[in-house]
This record gives sequence, structure tokens and C-alpha cells, in this order.
Amino acid sequence: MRHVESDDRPERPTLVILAAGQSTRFGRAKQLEPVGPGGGSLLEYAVYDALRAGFGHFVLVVRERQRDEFEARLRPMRGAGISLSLACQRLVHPDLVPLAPPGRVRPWGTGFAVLAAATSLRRRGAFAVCNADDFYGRVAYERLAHALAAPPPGIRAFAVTYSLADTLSAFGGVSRGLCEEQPDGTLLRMTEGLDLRLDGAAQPTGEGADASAVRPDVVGCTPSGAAIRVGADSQACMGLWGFFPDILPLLSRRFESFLAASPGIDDEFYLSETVSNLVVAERTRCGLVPAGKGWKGVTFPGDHEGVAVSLRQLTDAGAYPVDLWTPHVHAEPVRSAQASLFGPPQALPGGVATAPGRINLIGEHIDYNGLPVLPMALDRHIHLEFEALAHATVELEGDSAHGPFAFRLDRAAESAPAGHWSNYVRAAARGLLDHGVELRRGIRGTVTGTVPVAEGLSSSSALVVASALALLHANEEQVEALELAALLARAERHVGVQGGGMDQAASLCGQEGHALRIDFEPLRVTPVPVPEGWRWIIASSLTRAEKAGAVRELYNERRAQCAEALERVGRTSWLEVMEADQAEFATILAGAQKSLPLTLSRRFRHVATEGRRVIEAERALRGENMSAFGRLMNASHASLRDDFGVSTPALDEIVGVARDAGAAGARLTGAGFGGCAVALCGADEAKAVIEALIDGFYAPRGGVGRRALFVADASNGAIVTSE
Ligand code: NG1
Repeated sequence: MRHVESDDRPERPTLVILAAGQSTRFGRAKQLEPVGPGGGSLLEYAVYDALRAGFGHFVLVVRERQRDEFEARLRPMRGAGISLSLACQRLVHPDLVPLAPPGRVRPWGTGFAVLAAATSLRRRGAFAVCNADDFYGRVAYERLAHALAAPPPGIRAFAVTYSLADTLSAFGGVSRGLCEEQPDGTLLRMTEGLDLRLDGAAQPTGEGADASAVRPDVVGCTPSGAAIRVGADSQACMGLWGFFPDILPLLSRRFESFLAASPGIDDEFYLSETVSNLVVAERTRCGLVPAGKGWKGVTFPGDHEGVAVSLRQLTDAGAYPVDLWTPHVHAEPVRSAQASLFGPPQALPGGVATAPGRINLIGEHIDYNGLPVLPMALDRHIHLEFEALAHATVELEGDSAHGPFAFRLDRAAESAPAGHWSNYVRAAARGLLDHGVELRRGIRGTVTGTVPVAEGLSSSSALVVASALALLHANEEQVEALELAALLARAERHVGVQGGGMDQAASLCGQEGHALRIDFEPLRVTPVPVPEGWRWIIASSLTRAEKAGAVRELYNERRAQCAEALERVGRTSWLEVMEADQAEFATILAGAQKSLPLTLSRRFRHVATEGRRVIEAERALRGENMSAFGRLMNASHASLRDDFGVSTPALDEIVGVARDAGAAGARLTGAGFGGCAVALCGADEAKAVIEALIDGFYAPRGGVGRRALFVADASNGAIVTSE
């Protein structure tokens, strides 16, 4: 619905650029290597060419540790208004690989890289996939764009092909996907050819006019060692593909089978092999799109020079500007993009707002008491893909459980029935409006996500944050991150839970590889590095902590009890209690125990001791004393169970199973009353802990199903990638 223009032209396709390869052969990271005369890398030329061919969005699949380097290098592209997002390729995947097999370091391969990019893809749009270190030429993207805009019936994929001889290297044998064609022009099968080179024995002698026109065969072998001899004009696929979204479930299924077959530590799940298998075994039809000449790639260091010379020639001939992304140069290709195919560029700002959920490591039910907490942003996100509207309405749709809704911004303060997901979006809008932000434009879009809902992982705050960022972006407004976190925390209370400010701050200010110490009044966020070699396992108790229902009352009751307890002991600030010296602290606790009714004295003890545990936990993290951190988690759980009354038998059981299996510590996380537990363990223990949870907790309950059981990585905070 939303990305089809009014004249029914399809939305602009996305180009997924695979840039997570190890480049072992080339000897250094080649994806960002300057090759063009103005220092442009091959992937920048890919974006430039694809943009002119009518592609509208770009997703770059990179390795986690190269992310910052890519972000920095690609800033000029973003500055030129290109809709670009980065997807990290990891060994784990929320749905497909909850835990990396021990010893595996090699990425899972190109087919998996496409699955890693899937969450960044437009849901209904066609997309292409290319390698970052190949130059495919403008013609290739144009032909592919045409094919994707008007596919023959039944076609689910396209492979762009080149004449094999034009893809060989003078510096050594190369691997290529050799394509055989059916009579109807679609792919019959693809064979991986290794060590391909012109047959030296058959080199033309150069005697006579005819002899020089004879092209020798190309020879090489298959992965199983069988000899290959093919004509030099055979079609070779160089990794430029076109797809429609329905290929993704097929790829996932194939990857699941690949994993189920216990692959060797270096086995990879290749895209070309998978498409080829789909064609042969499942009759998936893959069209061939010959792109003529024009491919250039860097397989060997010696190839580099040749590509640089070609790009210099193309630039001198006026095919490319020297600097690809200076605004005056960039304006031309965008305007001249294939408007007839994909419609005109959008005039109003749009993009994707991505906000992570969070896991709280320690410091539970104390944020609303003004005491510091120690969460981290999760590598699970809410994505809000949006376009700005000239009128002030919000029109969103979600998945099957989260149906479409719309509201007028001037009526954001009116709530939908309790539990309706639009209330979080309304809260975000209301928070911005109350803060004085002028929202003249609304948004229309789609919400998707990977944060498990009602599991204590803050999917609600991630939605609030993503909504606020989308509205700000649509209105070309800005609010500083901490100010935004504070106003959104206040705003989310309109939904009914009198929550603290931890979740919104974690989602906005997350930092990869870091936990976050968050202090309140005023809000401050201090990243604390998580030492290498430790893992956080998130495990669902299989009971949802649905804050729209009974949990809301229990939560608000706890908050009121804390305030009452503090007041009855004659104090005005929890911070003052927490910061008392050891002797005074003991006196305060003893006094509270004597003067307060039992429940209130227990609540008091939890808040006071939990605050001190956070400070000690931060110290343990900084000192890399993770066994001390684990002990503090255990003490936190006991306190939440015995004094604060928010644990459940299932959470207690999970925590026990994890500890027995070798976790350094485990505790419930989030508000409790269901939801998840978090266990800390050494990287080597993670597998055993997960297996113990599966066998000891989930198996007797019918399995974990689609509920949370995964290893969490500390991730970056929310962002908007713009179109
Ligand atoms: P979750 O885990 O999302 O239910 C809630 C509050 C936090 C904090 C924790 C308990 C909201 C949005 N979040 O989180 O502020 O108080 O409980 O530590 O209400």
C-alpha cells in the first residue's frame, strides 16, 4: 500500500551490498579501498550507478567491528541524502542461529548475509544483491531495474550475467558461477567453477587475421575437483542478483537445512549455490539478465591497478564525476533516475527509525526512585519505516497482531482502549507536543520488529522512541537525546504504567559493547565497557508480563509503596539513603525494619540495597571482576523475590537452572511478574547454559517456541536512516 505510487508504479527497489567478506586473498580490507580518481570505493560506484538506474534504498551488510569504519566513510553519501542503512552480519541471528557453534569464526556466507539484511528491507519491495568489491557497471543496474519493474510471470529471481572471458584475471585463476540457460531464457543450473583461466595450451598464435579472433576455452575445476572446460563466451554470474521478497522464506528454510546438516566450521551457505538449488530442486524460476561487458573486480592485488585505470578513463569521458557525492554532482543523477519506472523521488522526508529494546543487567525497580541502573541496549529493534505526510495525521500498520490505526496529531492525548499498541505512538506524539515541538506533518508507515513483546525487554519504549524519532525527522525537528529520553519517559506514563526513565534512555543512548550506567534527576548516561569473553543469555519465563493488565496495577502499587516507605522513615531522597556510609546505612535499614509494616520494610530494603548493588556492579564491570558481578545479580534476584515480591516460580527456576549449569549469576530482568531472566556466563559456558535451560526448563513445558532464548549483544542506540 504505502510504497506504491498513486499511478501504480512499484516502489524503488533496494540494493543490498555485501561488504562483510574477509578479503583474505587480497590481504587487506578491500571494501573501502579507494579506487576511483576521487578516492571512491567500488561500493560507492555501485550506489552511484544503482541510484541512476532507479534504485532508491541501500543496505550495506558489514561486520560488526567494521561498522564504525563504514559509518565514517559513508557519511558523505548520507550527507547527499541517500537512504542507506547498515546491517551487521553476526554469527548469531535472532530467528536462525540463537547461538554460534563453538569454534566458528567464519561468517555463514553470502546467502546468510542476505538474511541478515532482511530486517532492513522494505517489506513489499524488490531488491538486488551485489558484492561490495565488484564493479558491475551502470548498464547492469539499469537492466536489472527494468527486469525487477516488470518481471515475466513466475520469475522469483534474476541473475545478471557477463561473458566469462571478460571476468577473468591476468593474475591467477578465479571462481565464477557458470550459468546454463533454458530455452525460455531462464537459468537451468549454475555450477561453481574454481581456478578458472584461459586455456594456456590453446592460446592463439597471432598468425593470420582469423587466428587472433579465436578465443581459447576457459579451464578450471568444480569444487569436487572435476575438470571444467567451457567456451569463453559462457555466461558467468558475478554476484549481482535481483529478488522479490518471497525469496526470503525460501532462503531461511534452506539455511535451516544447511544448519541441520551440521556444517563444518568453514562451510558456507552461498547465495549462488542456494539459488541454483532452488532452481533445480524447487523449480524456482530465475531469469538471466545479460549485462554485456563492463564488469571489473579486484580479486588479486594486481587487479586493482586495472580497475583504477578504467575508472579514471570513465571519469575522463564524463561517465562519473571525480567526487561522487558533492551536492551539485549528486543532484543530477537523482533527478535523471528512471522516473518512468519507479516514480518521482519523494518530496517530503521519510526513512526508517530504528530503536533497540534493552536488557537490564542490574538495578530493578529503582529508576523510578531516582537511583542509578545498569542496562544495555539490545541487538533487537523496532523499525518504523515511514514517509512524512503534508497533513498532521499518523497512519501506521504493524504485523497481524498489531493492526492498522490512524489518529490526528491534535488529538494525540485521546487514548485508544487499554492495551492497544497505538497508545505508545500517541504517547510519543503527545510528549513531543507537550514539550513544545511543532508537529505540522504526520507520518504514514509500517512497524516491524525483533524485540519480543511483553517479555520485560522494553519493546514498548522502543516503539515510543522510534515513533518520536520518525515524527521529529518528518518535521525536520531535533531534540537532544537525553532531553528526548526524559520527555518520552514522562510521556509513556500516559499509557498507564508509572515507569521510571531507564528504558527510553537505554534505547536512545545505547553503545555497542557497553552497558550503560544511567543516573536520574538529572538524567545522565555513562557507558561502561563489557569485558570480552562474557555473554548475557536472555531466557523467557514463558509468561508474558503484559503491562496493560494486572501487571500495571502491581507495578504501580510497588511504586506507591516505595514512596510511602521513604516518607514514613522521614527521608526525602533515596539517593541520600543509598549514599550513606556503611554504619549509617545499617542504622537506616534497622530503623526502617522497626518502624515500617513488614511489606513496606521489605520494599525499603530492596530499593536501598539494590541501589548499592548497582554501584558495586559498575565497579566489578570496570574491574572485569565478572564473578563479583554474577554474585551481585544473584543477590538482586533474591531481593526482588523475597523483599520486592516481583518474581515468579518460573523465573526462580530459570535462574536456578542457569546457575547450576555454570552461569556466574542470574536474575529476573525488567519489571518481573513474568517476562525474562538474564544470566551471565563465560563464552565457553554459554552453550551448556542454553542447553541446560532447554532440557531443564523448556522441554518439560513443550519447548521454547517463539519466545525469547538468545545471547544478547550490547548495541548502539536508536537512529533514523533517511531517504
Ligand atoms: P519493563 O521491563 O519494560 O517492564 C519497567 C519500567 C522501567 C523499570 C522496570 C523495572 C516502563 C516503561 N519501564 O520496565 O522503568 O522501572 O520496569 O526496573 O514502565
